[in-house]
Amino acid sequence: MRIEAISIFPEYFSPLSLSLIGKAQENGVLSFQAVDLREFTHDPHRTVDDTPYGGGAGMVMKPEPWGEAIDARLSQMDGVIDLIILTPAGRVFDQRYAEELSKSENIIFACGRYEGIDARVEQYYRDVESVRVHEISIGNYVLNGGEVAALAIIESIVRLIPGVIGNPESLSEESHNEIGEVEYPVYTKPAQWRGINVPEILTSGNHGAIARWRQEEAKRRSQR
Ligand code: 6GU
Repeated sequence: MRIEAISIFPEYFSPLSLSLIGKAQENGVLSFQAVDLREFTHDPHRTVDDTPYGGGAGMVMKPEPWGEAIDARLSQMDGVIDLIILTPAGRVFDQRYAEELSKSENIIFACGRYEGIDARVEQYYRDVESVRVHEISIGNYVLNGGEVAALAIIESIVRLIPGVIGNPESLSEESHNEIGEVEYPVYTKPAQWRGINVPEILTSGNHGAIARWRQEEAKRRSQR
């Protein structure tokens, strides 16, 4: 999978060299590149924003640098490209959406700041063949920009690529799996900690009873 993120703060993406996602890049399962939007400006101030038509507070990101940056990255990719525009007004991201995107060959994240990206950018790429445009939000609250949202989405999809997680069974058992249930509570040694005991059933050795208990606990947590 090839992932690129266009942003005025490409440094936001340096943690992607850590941990499992860093390993995925070393193994060649994933290639990641952060792209500086200001490289696609042509004025001395490297301007990426301007005042909104119609008035109002805040600034809007100009369409020209975005168009140039996205075109430049698209020209380096083959096949279908998912272009993800991060916006609090987008479709709310969830595990189903992560599963869908984990099958993509190429993803470009457009990380807007300020009051957002000129709406014509989304409109323009909607009609480009081989580009699937998504407008995604990660929840009902407002961030200063799309970078943190892109990081969360990248982590959730890269871990679903076969071979990225050592034990694939941990994927099917985890929270927000197909059934939509969250996970059962987990315990490890010591058997007693600060006066609290591990549920006795987990040390019983009765695997059938343990499986039933976990199912019930998961259901209870989901309902709560
Ligand atoms: Cl994708 N962007 C911004 N700026 N705020 C958000 C968001 C995205 N998702 C939730 N809040």
